[in-house]
Amino acid sequence: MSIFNAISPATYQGPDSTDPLAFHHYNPDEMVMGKSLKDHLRFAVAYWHSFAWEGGDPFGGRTFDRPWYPQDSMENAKLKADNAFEMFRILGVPYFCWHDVDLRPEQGSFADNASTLDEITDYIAPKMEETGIGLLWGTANMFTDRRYMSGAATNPDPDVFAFAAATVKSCMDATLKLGGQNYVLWGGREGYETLLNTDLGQEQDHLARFLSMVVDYKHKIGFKGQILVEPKPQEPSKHQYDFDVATCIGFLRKYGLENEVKLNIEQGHAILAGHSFEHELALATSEGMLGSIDMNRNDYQSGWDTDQFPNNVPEVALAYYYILKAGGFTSGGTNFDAKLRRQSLDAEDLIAAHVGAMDVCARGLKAAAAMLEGGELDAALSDRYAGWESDTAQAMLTSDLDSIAQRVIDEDIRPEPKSGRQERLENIVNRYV
Ligand code: XLS
Ligand code: NI
Ligand code: NI
Repeated sequence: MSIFNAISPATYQGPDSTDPLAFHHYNPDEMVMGKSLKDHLRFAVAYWHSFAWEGGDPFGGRTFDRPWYPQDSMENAKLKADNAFEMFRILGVPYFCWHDVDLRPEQGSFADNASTLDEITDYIAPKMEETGIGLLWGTANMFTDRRYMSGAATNPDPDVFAFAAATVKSCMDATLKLGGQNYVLWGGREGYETLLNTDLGQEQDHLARFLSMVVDYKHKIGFKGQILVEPKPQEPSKHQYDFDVATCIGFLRKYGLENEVKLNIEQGHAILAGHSFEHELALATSEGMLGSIDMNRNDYQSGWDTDQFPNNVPEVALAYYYILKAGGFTSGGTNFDAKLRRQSLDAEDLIAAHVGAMDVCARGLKAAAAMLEGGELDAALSDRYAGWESDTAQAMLTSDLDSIAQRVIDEDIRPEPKSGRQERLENIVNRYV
């Protein structure tokens, strides 16, 4: 039973078309900077928000009605998978992403969970084969079940650490089996509610040990994908250890994991951390740590992780600007970790949401490419730092305070402030978006 029955595949119809379920800007085959839009953007649908989330919020339960509810049997899990692949086909997305619990019913024992995950991935594998739709990343949900209320890898109870380790092992096996490009760890409950019951130091040591085991296991099973962690400052916990890009990089370096693990950066999380998305991306790319992105925005008024589909072209353009500037995605892509609003009940809403989001990203990426090709921003940047190209300036970087002070006296150096030209630069950006 398909909820998408009457909906035909979304096609590119250009900016003048008024068809609400057609692409107006995303033409997958359009070449931009020598690469097709499809290969630049590497879109992925998040299985959880579109197929497992039932429309609840903290004040009320489910609003959606789908033929695969209740999600407690393998039969319904398969019906859900049929519908998911039907939607991927309609959208023409190259990838999807999952948590184990999105795919299979939750059983309670690890052995049962592992075997239902195996069964559902056996069911999904031929669908991937048939449609050519790939897995951008797999991950384990270690935050919904009550066993994880005090964390997974950082839980004070070693039995929870064990259960989490076993779960991640099974999810890495499943990701390998489905040819996943990456494996993600998001530490929703790896943090604390109150410091009064929390040993910060011990918890972070455990988190690092856990992550090292993940890296070891990746090599052991020959998984060629990239391991990613996903920064987020809080929610559900009051404070999460993977607070933001800077914190994650510091953490990975402290434990010697910086060459093995990269980052999955989410726009909404950047905002929650008090940063802009482009800040997080610029920082990650400057450190060679960008892995993939979750392209879902927050509402600027409500102050929590609302996981909305992107609809702000200038914001998206700046995000892709830093991604393209760093050479674009390798194993990563653009995952819509986004959900409908709970009043958007229809199957058609799911299509409209994704089609619109893909269009916004396509416009953003094309604008970003034009900014790069136009070169004015880059030229202004080089110009601003041009002083550092001189031999004297370079020599200073390997010198010491004494000799620098002497030179300032000898040459009577009196710095002359120069304009930062912010408004001019903003005007340049606005010409492209
Ligand atoms: C939640 C996170 C989550 C991860 C995957 O805020 O964004 O959805 O992307 O566990
Ligand atoms: Ni999120
Ligand atoms: Ni996310």
